[in-house]
Amino acid sequence: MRQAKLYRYCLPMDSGVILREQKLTAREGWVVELSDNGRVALGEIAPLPGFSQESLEAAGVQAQAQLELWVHNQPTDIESCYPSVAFGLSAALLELGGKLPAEGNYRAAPLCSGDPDELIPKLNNMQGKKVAKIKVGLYEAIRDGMIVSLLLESIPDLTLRLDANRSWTLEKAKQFAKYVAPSLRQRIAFIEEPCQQPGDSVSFAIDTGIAIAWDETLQAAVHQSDFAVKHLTGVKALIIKPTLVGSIDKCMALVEEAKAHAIQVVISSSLESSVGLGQLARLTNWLNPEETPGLDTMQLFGAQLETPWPGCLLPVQTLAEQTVYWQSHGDNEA
Ligand code: OSB
Ligand code: MG
Repeated sequence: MRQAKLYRYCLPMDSGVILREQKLTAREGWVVELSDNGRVALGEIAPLPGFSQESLEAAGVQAQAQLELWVHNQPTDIESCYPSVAFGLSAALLELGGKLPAEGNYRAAPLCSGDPDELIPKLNNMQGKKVAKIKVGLYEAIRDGMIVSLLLESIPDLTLRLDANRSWTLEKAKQFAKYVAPSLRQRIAFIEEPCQQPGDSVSFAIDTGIAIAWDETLQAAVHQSDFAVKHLTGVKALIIKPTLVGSIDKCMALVEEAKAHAIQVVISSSLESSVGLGQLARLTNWLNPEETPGLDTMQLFGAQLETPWPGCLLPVQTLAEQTVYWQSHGDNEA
């Protein structure tokens, strides 16, 4: 017999997590728990404030409606759900069917949005290819350029991913580049969204030889009916955030399409709890094993949820401690 539960969770964030100029003190979301024939599977539905179009409430209502269909063995329509709902439900169903491979890639690219000195010990301890991600565009472009140069010069086997979140004009972006010697630029794997206007980001890439990646531009374009990867010209990489893209089937198709166009893919987090983040680590290991994912976001939390992230020392809250918003009733109770 199929059964389902929908939990609403609330986890504290580390102080000082800022998203689109808004302080995020707590992360809220839904976890679905499916059971069938003694198997149990989880999936996380967590619209990201300021990034997702759907609200937390709307996602919960939609998830409940799909779960009601599922427990009654009626066809669900996951592909037409909100992206966060489609991701969480598809992950839970895949897990229930034993089709999400267990092995994960937990070697996230260390994420630095504060003091770059904190990166150095982490990088020295890193096994294999040294890749880190730095948020730029928060302070002066020139300062960003100097920090990036300094790091690349002092660690010769380091590759950097940068993320400007569309904060620069073309002129500011070029100021940044001026402080990074041309000989160092190929060790910037890419910079995500340097400019406010995507067209300016393409000009920046051509003018400076620094590769760019689409994050916001992809998340906006992917839901249009005429979307095709080949329209996203001039980029080296696509940042795929399943909570913002949709079902795992949709993410898989996107990964395949990007690879067919020789575009690198990085599966990244949308600040899911350790439940969703762990599934993303497994998803990236399955779909994109050769690429270091962008999943170093547990450090932004004050607690984990149910299934801990390997090596993370944060306290773990259980699902039993969260609120059960809805659950299916057994036939004998009906
Ligand atoms: O700017 O890419 C972003 C997480 C939530 C919201 C926005 C962003 C992020 C990340 C995820 O940076 C981590 C990563 O991509 O490495
Ligand atoms: Mg980004």
